[in-house]
Order: sequence, then C-alpha cells, then structure tokens
Amino acid sequence: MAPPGRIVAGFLAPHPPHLVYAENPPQNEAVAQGGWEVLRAGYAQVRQRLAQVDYDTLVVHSPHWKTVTGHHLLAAPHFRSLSVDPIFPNLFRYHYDLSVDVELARAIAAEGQDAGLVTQLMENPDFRVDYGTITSCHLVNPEWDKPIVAISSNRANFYFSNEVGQAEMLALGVATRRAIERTGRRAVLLASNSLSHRHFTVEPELPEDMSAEHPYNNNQYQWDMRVLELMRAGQCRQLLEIMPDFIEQAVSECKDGSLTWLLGALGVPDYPATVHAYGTVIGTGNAVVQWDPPAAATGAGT
Ligand code: 2X7
Ligand code: FE2
Repeated sequence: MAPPGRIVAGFLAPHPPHLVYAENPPQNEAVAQGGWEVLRAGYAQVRQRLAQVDYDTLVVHSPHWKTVTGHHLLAAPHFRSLSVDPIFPNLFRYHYDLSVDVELARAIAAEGQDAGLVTQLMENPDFRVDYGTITSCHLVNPEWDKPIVAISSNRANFYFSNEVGQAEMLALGVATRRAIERTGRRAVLLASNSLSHRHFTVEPELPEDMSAEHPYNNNQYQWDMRVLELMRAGQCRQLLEIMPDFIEQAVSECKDGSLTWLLGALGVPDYPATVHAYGTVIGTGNAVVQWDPPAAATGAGT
C-alpha cells in the first residue's frame, strides 16, 4: 500500500512581480537591472532547500485569483498563456506553461465540500492564471517541473468579517491537508501573500532603483516584525489571535486568506519557522518563511 501523503514543507511565498522581473527569466518580456536582492536571496535559499526534498506537487493559495462564491481550484491538466500584471504591465508579461495535479485538486474540492465549504473546479483550459500563482510558483520552482494545484482567494474576509474569513480559511486548510493525506501526495504548500500592504502610488522612473525602496512607514514595519517574531517563536495560535488587527492596521494582504489557509493546513504550528528573508517591494512588507512540519504534527492544532 502507498504510504499516506503529507505536507513536507509550507512556505509564506509572496508574489510581488518585481521579484520575477528582477531575475530576468526567459518567460518574462520585461528586462531589469536587478533589484530586491535580499528577498531574491531568500527565494534562492528556498530553492536550495527544496532541491533536497522529495515532493510531488506544489499547492498554492493566491490573493490575486479572487472569487466571490466559494473556493475555486484549477482542474484542467494544462494551462498555457500570457499573464500580464494589471498594475505593473511594464514589469510582468510572463509566458507560462504549467501542469496541474488534477486528482489532488479534485480531492481538495471534495474534502472542502464534506467540511461544508463551497468549492468549484476551473476546467476551462483557456482560463487566465493569475500573476500571484505564477510569481510564487516561479520563484520556488522556475523549472516548472512539478505539477501545481492553485486555489483561489474567497472574499469572506471582505464581504463578512476577518473573523468569518479566518474560520473559512482554517477549514480550507484542514480540507487541503486531508486531501493530501488521502491521495498519498508529498506536497509543498505556498501561501502567496505579502504582509503589510500599504504601498507607494508613484513608481520611481527606474522601477528597480533601490534608493527609493523602504517600508511605507514605521507602523507597517513594526507590525511585520511582530508577526515574524511570533512565527520564529512557534506561536501561530497567538498570530491567529492578532491577525484581524494586523489585517486592519497594516492593511495586510493576509486579508486574502493565504497565510491563514497555510496555518490551518499545518495544524497551526507550535514549532519555530525559519525566516529566509524580509524586504519591501514598493513599500509593502514581504517575508519568505518556511515551516517544516514534523511527520506526525500536521493534525495537532486544529
Ligand atoms: O501584488 C503585489 C503585492 N502584493 C505586493 C507588492 C507589489 C506588487 O504586487
Ligand atoms: Fe498582491
């Protein structure tokens, strides 16, 4: 019998398209002189770590696939097109060609439904994949040699409240973990959101001019540091307690639910995370963070 599946690692893996732009991969049309080196070094460390890990699938939850009714999942075997960031078309015009772990996507949708969530499969191969999914997956695995499962960001935080949204995302995380276990996958999870999210409204003439890059303000920065401290200390239950305030006071992209989904899937970690990097992008706070769940731990806290 195949061994039961498990989450082999979970990452906070933010998606500013600037980070792909700065790497100059062949898939992106725009050309950069570099920039945002600290965050990119953090991602390089992640790639090195993952080169030592045996895994089947990347499962990503992205703030930029926004769905009003339920949680949607890519569920056609292949998606290929051009993704253009609507805010930064000068930086991100990315030709993607990706495959999907359809069996796992279906299993997550089914587990979600069993838990009382509304889920929906996106089976149209011409659907345009969002830039958050593409950026996070590219930075972790630029070879695209693993299938992905991409999950949309349901609007419960926006239409109801942060507390309702948080309950919804934790339940989606548990459903994701159950599906991974049931299908025997060794999965790596990516929560694609930034932390503090106030951003400058004017771009420097040269977007990668690092003399213009800094936190939007000290309040935003201090919030991010507090959140990272809790992650490092293994205090994710406490992090969930302050999450609604963090979302409101730092205008955090955590409002889109990706990090909460990840914490739910990991059983709300009480073990320390590794912070690979922190840096700002157009003033927003971004951290690359890794959780290595002990083999038996993912069911613990939920
Ligand atoms: O989507 C984003 C983001 N979350 C942060 C910074 C810059 C651009 O795009
Ligand atoms: Fe974003």
